[in-house]
Amino acid sequence: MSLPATSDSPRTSRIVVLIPCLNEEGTIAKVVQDFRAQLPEAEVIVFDNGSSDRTVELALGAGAVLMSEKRRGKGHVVQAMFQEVEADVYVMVDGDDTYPANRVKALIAPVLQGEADMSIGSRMMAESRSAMSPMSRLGNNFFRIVINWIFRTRLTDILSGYRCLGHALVKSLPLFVKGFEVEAEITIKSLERGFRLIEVPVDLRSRQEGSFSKIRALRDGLSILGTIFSLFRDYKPLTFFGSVGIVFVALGLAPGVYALLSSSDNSQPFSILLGILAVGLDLIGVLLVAVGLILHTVNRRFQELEHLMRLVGPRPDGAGH
Ligand SMILES: Nc1nc2c(ncn2[C@@H]2O[C@H](COP(=O)(O)OP(=O)(O)OP(=O)(O)O)[C@@H](O)[C@H]2O)c(=O)[nH]1
Ligand SMILES: [Mg+2]
Repeated sequence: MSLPATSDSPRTSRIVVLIPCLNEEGTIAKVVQDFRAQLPEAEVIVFDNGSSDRTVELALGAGAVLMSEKRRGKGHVVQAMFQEVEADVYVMVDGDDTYPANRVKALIAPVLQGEADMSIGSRMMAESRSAMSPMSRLGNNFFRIVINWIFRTRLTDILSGYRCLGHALVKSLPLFVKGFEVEAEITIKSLERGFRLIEVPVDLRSRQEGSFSKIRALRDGLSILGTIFSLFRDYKPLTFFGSVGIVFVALGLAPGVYALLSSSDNSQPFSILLGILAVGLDLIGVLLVAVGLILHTVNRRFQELEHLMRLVGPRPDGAGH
């Protein structure tokens, strides 16, 4: 597989497979071997967080390169992977042998051919045959509906850990979250930067006996929800503050109109109280809409700035200007 050759320097693209991994001794050797078999030219890098089992030894034995990250959490590991590894094409996959290695070429193709900046291995497309617990399916569907509604997209799988990403996307995403919120962060920040996303159906296997999930449904579900909430506020401020503002204005109208209609003598204490309530609610509402408008403009200007910085920054092939 190669990138389109440029006139002066035909070259083969460098592909890396990145595997965040914590205590996966039962499966890591197989995952490394499977990906090395599918992509003999690629480097397979296991990112460990101080596993207490034989993960490191088995990964090295299977031919992986090992990199370590001190800060615990999948989000921290993905930040390190994106900062420290240089490649043209990045494949990201879990070390628990739940994603099929034989779909990796289908995942890479759209990125290599320049059709997409990120392809997502979707476990929830009509063609996918995924073994998911009802809890996991419910959570995935919930977050999918929320993100599609807020960000006006039609993705089927927001939280997939199996992805292929191009160099430009990897190097332009500022990632901050620590844990399993990282997939939602990657998806939303890519969409908001105008990168092209494509989904490729994959089947999900269940974890093998004796291997343990690192996910804790309530804690991680709330973190993912918190991340979506913060990104909604930061990236869609007019919708976020504006819609709450309109609700306040509407709430203020009811006591205002009631106060005006219920009594011909507006000096009655109850009418005065309702009038104050109406003015208060409407003021808060107008203020929220104004905050939304200001942040919307600031956001747009930052988007323009980011776009210009990308134009004057180093080229994806490292040549610079
Ligand atoms: N390095 C590192 N890897 C992690 C950490 N937490 C999870 N991982 C890895 O991230 C991948 C995804 O974690 P999983 O526990 O499989 O989470 P999941 O795929 O969302 O959930 P299930 O497969 O349903 O259990 C696996 O390869 C884990 O080993 C961490 O703190 N550090
Ligand atoms: Mg998993």
